[in-house]
Amino acid sequence: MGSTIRSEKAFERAKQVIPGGVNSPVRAFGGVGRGPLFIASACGSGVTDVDGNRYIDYVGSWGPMILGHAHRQVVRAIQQAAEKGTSYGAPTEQETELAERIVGAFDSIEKVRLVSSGTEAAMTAVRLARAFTGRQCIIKMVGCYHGHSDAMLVRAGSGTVEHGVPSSAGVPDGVASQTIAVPYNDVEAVRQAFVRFADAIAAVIVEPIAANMGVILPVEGYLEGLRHLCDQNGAVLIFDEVITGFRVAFGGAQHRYGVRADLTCLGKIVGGGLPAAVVGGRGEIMDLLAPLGPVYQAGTLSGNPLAVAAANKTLEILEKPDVYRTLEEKGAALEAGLTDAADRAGVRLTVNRAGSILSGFFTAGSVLRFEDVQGSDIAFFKRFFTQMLAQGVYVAPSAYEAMFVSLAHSDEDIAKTVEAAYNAFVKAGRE
Ligand code: KE4
Repeated sequence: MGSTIRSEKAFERAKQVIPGGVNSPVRAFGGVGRGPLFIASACGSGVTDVDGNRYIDYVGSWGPMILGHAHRQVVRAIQQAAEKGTSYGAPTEQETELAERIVGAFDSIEKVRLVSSGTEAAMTAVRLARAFTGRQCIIKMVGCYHGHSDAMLVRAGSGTVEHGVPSSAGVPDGVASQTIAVPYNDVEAVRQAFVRFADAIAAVIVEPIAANMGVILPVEGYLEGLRHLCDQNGAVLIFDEVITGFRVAFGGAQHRYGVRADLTCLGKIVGGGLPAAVVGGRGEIMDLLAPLGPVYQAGTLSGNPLAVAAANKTLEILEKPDVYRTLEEKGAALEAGLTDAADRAGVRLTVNRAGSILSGFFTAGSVLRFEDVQGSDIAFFKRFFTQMLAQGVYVAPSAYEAMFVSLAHSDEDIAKTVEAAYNAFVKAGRE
């Protein structure tokens, strides 16, 4: 990596007119103690910053770029849509085509509503669950992220099964107290919450494979346990598959684990890199949405023609045979390479992976919940990140995010990444 002076100057200029100089906090590189890279372009498995430095990219725009950047067919689909106008605020047949693809991909989804962000999808799913059950409380898992609506910006209260407290300024206590945050991978804690809050719980919302505290896989029986408790107590099970949907399988984590959600949130990949997301699920719940039912939800750019064009083309490509076998092979090769490099460098590394998403934690033990991540060597991760960037490999600037492998990552990219990781392990270990 050469000079990043133009990124530094761009950052100073941006900070004059954009809070923190970025339009989403994690982009500020706050977790790694340096200023962000300003990106000029991206193609395939790489991104190029405004100083002309090219990096092998594992951020992948935080998940959407499973085909690789600037995929020729996706770009063409967007161009063709744009030539017909960029937004109508009226229904189009292409939205119905996308809805049919999603219904076909997820056994649990009978109807969908297109929205513009994962936050909107999760917010709407929570509102639907509250309307469907007539109850108000929501159970979420510590370390899972469901966007920035008030009810989701909540951290665990003092005890393990208590009313939540705001995790952000500006969230009213009254809203936060309706959310109960319990440890991930702990069915007993959820069972106790149902006992404690009995008939007040409208829904359990969970990332079926967690990817916002690094990647953490559900332990054996966890998702089945949540399904059973929701059935037993008349609550709605919401799977937030904004990351895992179309990532870990065409039918998401639900396909992988064989557990059906009542409502599913999708985002990122489903927009093909443009702003589109989805809330979908059982028809009797989805039909509560206006204009059919009493639950209001709306959006000027919902089902935007350009986003829908990118989405339809992306899913069309992902539905082809062997796509997920190829992604699995790439993910497995990267996991094996990183694990071997850590062994050779004498670094304690635990890798959690599901298909083409993975996280490396600098710890010897298993990583099954948020506390395990907090107990890993975050300081080492920061040094590792810096060393990787210096060698032209761009991983997420946070120990709490995932690495995303795309169909565009070549065997050579992965080999270079593994070599860079070995060097980074050794150098980070010396500091
Ligand atoms: P958006 O509102 O950012 O489209 O989606 C929110 C969301 C909902 N659910 C899950 C499981 C998510 O991961 C997200 C957003 N993910 C973060 C990073 N992991 C997006 C990056 C950012 O905030 O800039």
